[in-house]
Amino acid sequence: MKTILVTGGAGFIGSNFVYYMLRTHPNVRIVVLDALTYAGNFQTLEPLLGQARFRFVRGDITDRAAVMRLFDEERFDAVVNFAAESHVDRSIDTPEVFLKTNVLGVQVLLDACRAHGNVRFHQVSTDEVYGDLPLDRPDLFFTEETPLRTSSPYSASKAGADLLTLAYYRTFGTPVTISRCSNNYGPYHFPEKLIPLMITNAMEGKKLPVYGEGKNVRDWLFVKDHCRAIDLILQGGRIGEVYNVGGHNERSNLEVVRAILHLLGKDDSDIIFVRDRPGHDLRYAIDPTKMRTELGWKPETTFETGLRQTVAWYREHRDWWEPVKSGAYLDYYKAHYGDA
Ligand code: NAD
Ligand code: TDX
Repeated sequence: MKTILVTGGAGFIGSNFVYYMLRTHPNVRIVVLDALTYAGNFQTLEPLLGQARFRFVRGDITDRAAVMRLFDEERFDAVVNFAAESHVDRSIDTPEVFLKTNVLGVQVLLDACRAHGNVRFHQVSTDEVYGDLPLDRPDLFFTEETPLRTSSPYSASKAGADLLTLAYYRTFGTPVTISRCSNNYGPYHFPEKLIPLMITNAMEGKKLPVYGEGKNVRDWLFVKDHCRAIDLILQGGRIGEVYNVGGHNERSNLEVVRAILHLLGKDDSDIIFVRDRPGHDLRYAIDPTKMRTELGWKPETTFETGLRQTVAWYREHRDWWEPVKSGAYLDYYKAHYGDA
């Protein structure tokens, strides 16, 4: 049995990864460490409680003593770090917490890996560390060699974490890998991000706020394809290497919103154009050649199929997202564990 620490496992991608790994690998046990910030939803992991191959620990990755204690208690074969402040708009309002969790938290995890026999560490990063590409150059893509050129406090903090991770490899020999993925979508996506916000707002008959003119382009990947990519990197990725993960699924924001409305059988009348995000990145586009040639990975879910499945999931899981939008989800953990 291999034990993997999944930090941030109560969030969107982390929880999908936990379910993916437990389903795919009968010899894997997962320990989730999650602070349950506003973005962590304990309800997502509740079905796993009591299962022998799963343990949930509430804790902050910046809490050095608590992290070291957990590493003393368990013998981790690998750590996969999803824990982060992840919303660009929030990083514009309150950068500090992004620097604290996304950079200092990663330092704590790297120190814990070092202090416990150089545990394998995988850092989940983002294509946003490369900055953006112009809209009129569809021939340009981010490769692993593209220079880091960040735009927001969020992406700057993620770039800081990447550099620190690589520095621990070079200086201390900590066995690290990094994946830089494009925009994910799918089940359990917190409804402050574009796709789940638009789906749930449309279902509630609310307005759909598109920033600027809706021309910015994102490269969308179904979350399960991202989980599989990380799994492959854990199994066969070269230590000290960065892997770009993305699916050549570029869409403008307006195209995405219209596709959602179409799937819900609604017209465009609730779309409103609102003030643009400061520093708004124009276009992200990943070149995933290294993932394909070294690890045999390619996305399995087209955008059309993935979006249809995602809209269907939100239709069938009002019990998941309505408490998130109302704030009631914050009580789930308390109901289970009290104030612990
Ligand atoms: P999310 O915001 O949905 O989840 C983050 C999780 O981390 C939450 O459960 C939260 O409670 C937890 N957390 C936050 N601060 C913590 C702390 N100090 N200690 C412990 N836990 C803490 O994020 P997500 O969208 O699932 O993203 C996961 C990771 O993937 C992030 O590192 C993000 O940068 C990266 N990423 C996300 C996307 C995307 O499209 N969502 C794309 C590429 C990379
Ligand atoms: O209400 C909105 N209206 C709108 O037009 C929101 C929330 C977003 N947008 C636009 C901004 C972006 O161009 O939609 C696009 C996607 O926005 P987000 O969902 O906030 O994602 P993005 O800023 O692209 O960042 C995401 O992908 C990379 C994740 O949140 C990051 O964690 C990840 O690293």
